[in-house]
Amino acid sequence: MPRTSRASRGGYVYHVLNRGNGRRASFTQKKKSPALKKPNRDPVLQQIETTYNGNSLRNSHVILVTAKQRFHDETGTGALGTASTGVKARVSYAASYFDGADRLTGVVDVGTNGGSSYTWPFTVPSRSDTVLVTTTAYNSAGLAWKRIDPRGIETRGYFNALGDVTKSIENYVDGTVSDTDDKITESTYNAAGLTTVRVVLPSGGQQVTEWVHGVTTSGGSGLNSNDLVKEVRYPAPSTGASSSSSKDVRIRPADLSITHNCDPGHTPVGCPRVLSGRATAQCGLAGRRGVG
Ligand SMILES: [Ca+2]
Repeated sequence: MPRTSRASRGGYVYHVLNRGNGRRASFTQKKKSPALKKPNRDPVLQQIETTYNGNSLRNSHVILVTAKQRFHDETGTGALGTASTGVKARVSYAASYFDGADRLTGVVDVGTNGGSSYTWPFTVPSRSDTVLVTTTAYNSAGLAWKRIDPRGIETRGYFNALGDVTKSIENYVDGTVSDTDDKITESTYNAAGLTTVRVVLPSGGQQVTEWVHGVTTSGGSGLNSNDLVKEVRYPAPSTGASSSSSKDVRIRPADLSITHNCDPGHTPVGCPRVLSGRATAQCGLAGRRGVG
């Protein structure tokens, strides 16, 4: 059943928009008088207040969260106040910022703001030891490609047309890897998925891990598939390139042969069938089930 129209004009009062702008966790003092059980007479343990940036549900975001935690020695009831007024509580603040495409671009954590009230700044404030700012930037495809943490440490990501990460740089400074900054990892893909991960080391060094796809019956496998990883090749100690002499075989030919796995002499019919080491059926002979 639809809501009936309210007397208040939409867009001017939060509850008209059905947006939550506060939440309280409280407890009832059961042995107290009935008066204490009335609304706003319960001791409130925690209170969350949310502030929005718009007057409509569309393009509206929570831009400030004010969290209040009751002082342990407070005896008052009802809504929490501040550290110095009303029902005493520890008050902390977290602000958020969004771009025109509704993407989160900044988060600001000021903690208790030194005990002072906090007003949402119109623009993202500068970072400091007491104003912890995390910012995110997006590329033309809408992917988050640059994030800077409260310490000012930047992480970058680069993507292919499918949105796969092709390169990431931790602690970006100038894009040139060194012992202290620009930790670079590069990834390549084929139609089946990830094929190589290359860790770039200083002085031209590297370490490459490779996933080799494609299994065939002619190669001894139980099926033909270009999607399955045949082996994982690890970096050679001398060059760092992926090496076929240092590898794990993911799907061995024997694993892909469909075989029964019961006691010797059993007919395969009705016995567990094993595909890649996993039982696919139970033996039909009671008390003589094979091991999957
Ligand atoms: Ca560098």
